[in-house]
Amino acid sequence: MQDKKEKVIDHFLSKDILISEELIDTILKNNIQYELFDPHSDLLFLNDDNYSSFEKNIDWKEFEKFKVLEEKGKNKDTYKQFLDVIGGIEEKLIEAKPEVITEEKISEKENISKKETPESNVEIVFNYVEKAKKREVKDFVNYYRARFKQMEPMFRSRLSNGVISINKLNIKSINDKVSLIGLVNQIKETKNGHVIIELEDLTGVINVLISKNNAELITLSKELVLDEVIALDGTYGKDIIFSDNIYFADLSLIKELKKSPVEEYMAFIGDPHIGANEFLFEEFQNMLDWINGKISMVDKTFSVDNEALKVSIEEEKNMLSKLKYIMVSGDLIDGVGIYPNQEADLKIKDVRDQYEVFAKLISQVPTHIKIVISAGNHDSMRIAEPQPPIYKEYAKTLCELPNIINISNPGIVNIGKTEIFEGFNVLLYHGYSFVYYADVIEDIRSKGGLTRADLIMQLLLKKRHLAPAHGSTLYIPDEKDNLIITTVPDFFVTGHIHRLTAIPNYKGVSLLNCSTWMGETDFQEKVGLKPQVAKLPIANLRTREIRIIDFEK
Ligand code: D5M
Ligand code: FE
Ligand code: ZN
Repeated sequence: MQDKKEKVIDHFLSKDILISEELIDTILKNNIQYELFDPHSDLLFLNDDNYSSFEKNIDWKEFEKFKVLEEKGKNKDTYKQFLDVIGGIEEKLIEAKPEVITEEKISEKENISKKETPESNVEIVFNYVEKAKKREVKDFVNYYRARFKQMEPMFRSRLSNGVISINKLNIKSINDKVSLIGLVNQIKETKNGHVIIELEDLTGVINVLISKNNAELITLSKELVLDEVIALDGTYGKDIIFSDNIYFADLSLIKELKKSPVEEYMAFIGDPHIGANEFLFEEFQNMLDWINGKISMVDKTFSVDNEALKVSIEEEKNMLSKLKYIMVSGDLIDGVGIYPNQEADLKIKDVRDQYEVFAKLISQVPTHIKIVISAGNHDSMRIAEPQPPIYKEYAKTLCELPNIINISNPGIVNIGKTEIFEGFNVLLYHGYSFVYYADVIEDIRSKGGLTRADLIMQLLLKKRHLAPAHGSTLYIPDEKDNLIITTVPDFFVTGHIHRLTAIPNYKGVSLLNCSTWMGETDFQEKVGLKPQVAKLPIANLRTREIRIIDFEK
């Protein structure tokens, strides 16, 4: 017996691993094939708790940190959660610690399930279903035709002169007033400072001149992007139109902010990036603990203007008991092979394990809260938009959770509908196209570029399209353009740029660009992106107010 024990110890020592006495006993008692154990290089100490998860790619230094904290009597929960999360731990190896159910806990549980307000209600309004089809060049042509046809009606009622198609312009006399609807093929500036737009509809192409003397229109023309559908008024001048007005599809000017008759709450999580070295495990876990009423964050509750809010514990409890919906706007995992040498930035190197950890974490959210998830460019699927719902093949546990609603990117859900209330439409879009507009639109670039999600989101709403310019995202040319913002949402929820924007009311739409749960990466440092991490915006659906809970350490 002593020999066998020494063999085990020697084996692990040769790999710079200290092994606990109990684990040696477990190994010998159960005849475990420890010789096959190929440890992670960071693993320092092996015990019953972590042994069975040795195959997972876990940051063992982090694990050790929690273990030390636990031994010092601190942070017990985090250590336990970490164990839960790394998964694969056989029940028998964990020391059973029965939960002591106090009266207080029982009443807490009852409180949460008490139905003062209707049950959470989520209906899918738009969910892209992937079609297996070989695409050809003509599909791209058809795609733009489809875009034109879908968007044209958005303009018709607004044009004063009656719309004419481009091939009919020759019946007009010089100086006649005309209105056109078309796709922006080209934008050029002349030597003299005029702007020329090449506009195309289903019948032809025409040049449109915007005079440099019309300052207002020149400013408006700076918002134009290639391939978007616009309308304009102008004067006919043979092979050219002198424009005096440009219209974007836009939102209606006045739209009253819709409010729910009942007090319910919706929270927004963006870019968790599970599996990345920089994933903020503790902050994410604290957020889950807070949702479960285990910790209070009244001292870390802010308004959208970043002012500390005086919130009482009772108010916080009330809010949590009425939290019904969580939206997750993509990049659930960091993925694998997303960019060159990503391997070095990964704590978990298998996408299934990454989703597994996300599932383990998010499963801590009580099941009466519905969680809507949709993909981002780091998730395991094609990057071309629309991205279908996250594949079950990679994220089995997650997809099987009872309260998960898995939709495409972009996707739309309606939440909170009752017999007397139509509910809110929530548009989820990861935001891959944002980087392009932050750079190409001079006004946005000069005001802060990628830090100005507010301006980017407003621009795209104005164009009623999530990625109008051909070069702003990769897309699949379907028979229908699925990136048009056909339904004006009540909530426009995005992520990708890892910064928080929360605007309760922009023309009747709440804009939310979620923060991230990943710390700054070397790449982001290089490109000068300062992420805003671990912030959870929560909207009150009765008042449409938004508050921010800040979990950043
Ligand atoms: O994107 C995280 C952030 O990094 C987001 O703000 C965009 C930015 N990013 C990503 N790739 C690029 C490139 N190629 N140029 C500039 N900025 C970029 P994530 O999707 O989480 O990696
Ligand atoms: Fe991201
Ligand atoms: Zn992203």
